[in-house]
Amino acid sequence: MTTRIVELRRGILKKNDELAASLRRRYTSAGVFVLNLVSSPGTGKTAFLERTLRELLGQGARAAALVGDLETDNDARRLAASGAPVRQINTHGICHLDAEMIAKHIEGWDGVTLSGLDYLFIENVGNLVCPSSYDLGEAVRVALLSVTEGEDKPLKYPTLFNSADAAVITKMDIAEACGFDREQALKSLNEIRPGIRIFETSAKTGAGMSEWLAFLVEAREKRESLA
Ligand SMILES: Nc1nc2c(ncn2[C@@H]2O[C@H](COP(=O)(O)OP(=O)(O)O)[C@@H](O)[C@H]2O)c(=O)[nH]1
Ligand SMILES: [Mg+2]
Repeated sequence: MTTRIVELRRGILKKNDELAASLRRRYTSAGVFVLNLVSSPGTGKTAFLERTLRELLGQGARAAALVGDLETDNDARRLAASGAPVRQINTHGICHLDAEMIAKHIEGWDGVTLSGLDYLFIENVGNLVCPSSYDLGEAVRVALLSVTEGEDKPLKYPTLFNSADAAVITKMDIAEACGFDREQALKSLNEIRPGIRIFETSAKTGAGMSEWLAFLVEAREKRESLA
């Protein structure tokens, strides 16, 4: 019985990986830089992404977002306030986004084509376990951690953090009030993913956003030059 469950799981992941690889080829040929944002619920993904979209659009970049949640279109409505095209994906009980859901929602997206975008952000379902196993074809996976969550979360959920290419610490404006141990958080992240690029941000005050935006532009240009 255990063997069959493991085999079924491997089969699902293999199918996802194949579809993700074909999505990655599509993103590359369209010239769109795709990022997958993962964290627990409430970390501040939507607030951080809304600010990111607003600032990118302000710089003249073309950016859009897909956002996953079990139910509701609350986050899509919040993100759309940035002025960017946004599409909600409701997973109806599934704890992560998969490549098939992304492929389906890229099709028939009103007024949006991949080749018309510079950046596509995917806000994953809030969960520190399931999203780590599902490649969405992204160029960069970003793990977010807020100052209220506990500095040891990277150690407790290593797969999510060690599959990430960059980490964002959110809600730095309330770090002091929460007794956030910055050194400990940086140490935990580095233990799990040595040398990972870390941004210390606040969607509320805008702290750390200019470093983050510079990283986006640079990472996208680097990718374009390799394509
Ligand atoms: N103080 C503060 N609160 C924030 C910040 N970012 C998000 N929040 C709050 O944290 C809660 C969860 O944010 P949300 O963006 O919905 O998180 P998500 O579930 O990861 O998408 C909301 O009440 C936000 O107002 C921030 O930078 N500073
Ligand atoms: Mg959200």
